[in-house]
Amino acid sequence: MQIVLVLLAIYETTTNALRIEQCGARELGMQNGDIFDAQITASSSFDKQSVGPQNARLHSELASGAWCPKPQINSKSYEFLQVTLNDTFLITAVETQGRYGNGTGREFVSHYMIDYLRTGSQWIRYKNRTGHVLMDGNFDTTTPVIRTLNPPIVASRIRIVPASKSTRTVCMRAEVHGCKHDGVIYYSTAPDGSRLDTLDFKDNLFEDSQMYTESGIKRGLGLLTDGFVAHTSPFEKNQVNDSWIGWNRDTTDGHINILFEFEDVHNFTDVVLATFGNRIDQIDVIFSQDGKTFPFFSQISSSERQSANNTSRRYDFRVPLHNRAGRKVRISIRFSSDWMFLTEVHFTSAANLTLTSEKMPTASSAATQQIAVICGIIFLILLICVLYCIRVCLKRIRKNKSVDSNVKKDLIITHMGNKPACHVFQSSSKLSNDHYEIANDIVYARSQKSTLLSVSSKSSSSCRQMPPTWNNFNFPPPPDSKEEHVYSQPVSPENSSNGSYRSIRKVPALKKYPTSALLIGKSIGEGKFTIIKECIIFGGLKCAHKSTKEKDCVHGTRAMSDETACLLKCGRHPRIAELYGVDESYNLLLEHVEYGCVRNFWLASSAPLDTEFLVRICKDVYIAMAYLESINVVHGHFTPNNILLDSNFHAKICSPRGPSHHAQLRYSAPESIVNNEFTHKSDAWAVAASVYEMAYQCRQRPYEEFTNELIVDNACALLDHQPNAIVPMMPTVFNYEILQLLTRCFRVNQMERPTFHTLLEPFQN
Ligand SMILES: *[C@@H]1O[C@H](CO)[C@@H](O)[C@H](O)[C@H]1NC(C)=O
Ligand SMILES: *[C@@H]1O[C@H](CO)[C@@H](O)[C@H](O)[C@H]1NC(C)=O
Ligand SMILES: *[C@@H]1O[C@H](CO)[C@@H](O)[C@H](O)[C@H]1NC(C)=O
Ligand SMILES: *[C@@H]1O[C@H](CO)[C@@H](O)[C@H](O)[C@H]1NC(C)=O
Ligand SMILES: *[C@@H]1O[C@H](CO)[C@@H](O)[C@H](O)[C@H]1NC(C)=O
Ligand SMILES: *[C@@H]1O[C@H](CO)[C@@H](O)[C@H](O)[C@H]1NC(C)=O
Ligand SMILES: *[C@@H]1O[C@H](CO)[C@@H](O)[C@H](O)[C@H]1NC(C)=O
Ligand SMILES: CC(=O)N[C@H]1CO[C@H](CO)[C@@H](O)[C@@H]1O
Repeated sequence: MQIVLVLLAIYETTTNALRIEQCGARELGMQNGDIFDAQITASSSFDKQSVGPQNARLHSELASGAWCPKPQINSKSYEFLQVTLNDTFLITAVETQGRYGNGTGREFVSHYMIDYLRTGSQWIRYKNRTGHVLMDGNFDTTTPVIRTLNPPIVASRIRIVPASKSTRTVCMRAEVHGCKHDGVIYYSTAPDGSRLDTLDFKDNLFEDSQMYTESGIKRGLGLLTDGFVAHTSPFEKNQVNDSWIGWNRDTTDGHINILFEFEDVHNFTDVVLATFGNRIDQIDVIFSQDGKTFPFFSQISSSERQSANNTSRRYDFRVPLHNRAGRKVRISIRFSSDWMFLTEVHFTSAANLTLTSEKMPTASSAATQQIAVICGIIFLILLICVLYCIRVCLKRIRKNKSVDSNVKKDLIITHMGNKPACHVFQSSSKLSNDHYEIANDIVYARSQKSTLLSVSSKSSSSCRQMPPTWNNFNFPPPPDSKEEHVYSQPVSPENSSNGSYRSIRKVPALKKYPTSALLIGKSIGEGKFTIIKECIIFGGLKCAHKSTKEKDCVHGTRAMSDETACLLKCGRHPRIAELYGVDESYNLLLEHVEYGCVRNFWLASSAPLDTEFLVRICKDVYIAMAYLESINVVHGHFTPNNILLDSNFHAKICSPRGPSHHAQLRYSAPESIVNNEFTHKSDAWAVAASVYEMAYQCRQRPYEEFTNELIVDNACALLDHQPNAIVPMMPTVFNYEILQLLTRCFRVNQMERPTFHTLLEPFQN
């Protein structure tokens, strides 16, 4: 799934592969008997036995050779032959023939109309693309005439209604052509397309369904599902077909909603919007399984890549839908160009692509082909990935050698699971020389000389310098195993640490409590290298006691000393969990924050928490981060775990550690993952990724469907500006201004990300 997801952005040209022409239209069974007699009925028959509807099978000479209605037909009559299909079909053509009857027949239908019906609808009178209601029928008793329906009809019942201006006797045989329809059965657009002066971009093909949504919007099918993808500009003069719906920004406020309804619940793979030269700012897709509620956490958001700036081009906007299930799908589009055009919207649902093969032989070959194509592409991409990795690695090797031959090799080649993956990490020695000093600069900007002390005896004896490995990254487990691990994380967790360890730093001003003054209670949380316990400092001050796990003293001690340094630099701030001091073993005594980690709080809440709450949490977080930014402290490993909720339901952040050598992979900026760069700008990414998770009610993590390997690959691809690289898409819970800022946090170029100061501004209003 993940792999396909990455791919989808690449192969645009197969958009039409699933289009209506490919549905493999076939005769639905008037001739061959797939349609039973009971499914063929009529308004009346001249004689049930000899010319009843059961005789209306094309190319057959049954009884008297056709169906003939009882009365003669004139301009006022309504007689029909009705075919009741088992299911909803896409009917692409109707074929008719007169009555031959071994040479005795003289009757045929020269014109007819078509009425149809599908689940939930009334009878709808068919009108073709050029607005004709009257179809041309036969001109003799023998020749079958096939009328291609443009647009095709989505129906489960169809009536062929003979028509004649002058009174005449008619008889008819018929066949319907089509294929199983699995797609949209109704859609409604709010607002409707725009008409300005001579420019009419309304949905003029919309069927006359006489159906409306609760809010009075027409429901039915039209241009967006007619199977015709226009390739010419909407503004082209000789536009014979109504091919485009257009929305004008001034009349629509640049915001449109389209609701798509399906007959069953589908698992959607993706949706393709065939558009023309628009600047689409944001697309949100939200799903409803019961048809009534649209649970917020089902929402998928997507914004346009920067490349699509060509305003005179038709292109497909593809949104991967991550196999979300739904019976109704609402798509909200925000655009900032003058016009927004759509010619077609096409959904793909994976589950049913394979299922259809049982019922519909014609579709199976298409499905197989598709799978083959996808497999082929996957293989190709894997190959490219491997080649790319090898190239990068070689490049790094060369570069590294030329820079400093004394430094240990600058990369680690890793095997993850059974997939080889080659990634570049900086070696411990190089890192500790480069980054550690930078760390010191930032953390100890003012008191560099005096405050660095070295070494607690306990640590120095047992801790050796080790190169970083995959273990140095804190991997939230891949999606499969997440139930057990991810969401059961600790209250004030420290999940990460790092390899290279050089010295323990301690600031003299740090308050030190004798162990005898502490009452240490039960464990309230556990990180990868640390344990947090309840603690009461003698005299009644409740706190959180954080110590390293025995076997992880290297990482834990480094992490804790970094944290100590950062917190000392921070001083007291209402939105940052306070450091009270340390005990004799330099374990940390931290502020005890009432409700612990915001994620646990969110997950424990049975009802979705409202946007107001989210905004408030974000505001608190950005206040804290703007403060850190102002005093030059890099947090370094921000995740939702670092957001704690106090008794007033305000947030405090915890555990700033500075630019250290470890990563919370899923939340880290690409430069942090690949190059170990940790700055305020990489913090901006990490905080935005955490906001993303909260905006999804903590039920969808960033890159939810990506394995760790894919996240690293994706980070490489992002830094390499590859078009298939993916960034998290912020859902539209926030207002436009905030959304724009948060979206900018996921820019690859750090300089384009906003500062925390800028980010905080809109939250303060
Ligand atoms: C329609 O349904 C009947 C039973 O309800 C079944 O026997 C028949 O094969 C179905 N016809 C088609 C075309 O699927
Ligand atoms: C036409 O001929 C066939 C075979 O001879 C016969 O079964 C059928 O009843 C005839 N139909 C009519 C309308 O006479
Ligand atoms: C609509 O139907 C009329 C009458 O059958 C036909 O002449 C015309 O070509 C049809 N238009 C399209 C687009 O199929
Ligand atoms: C109009 O529609 C028909 C049938 O779909 C197509 O063959 C034709 O090329 C279209 N014309 C234009 C100008 O798009
Ligand atoms: C959708 O997918 C889920 C798991 O991927 C599966 O359990 C469910 O049955 C699927 N539903 C449909 C309607 O295909
Ligand atoms: C897109 O085009 C507009 C106007 O032609 C230009 O101002 C803008 O910078 C372009 N954006 C990109 C990303 O190329
Ligand atoms: C925009 O797209 C059209 C059609 O694909 C192409 O002919 C034109 O060269 C493109 N313009 C730019 C600036 O890319
Ligand atoms: C046409 C088809 O196979 N539709 C199926 C889509 O998936 C749902 C759930 O698996 C089935 O109930 C439909 O029959």
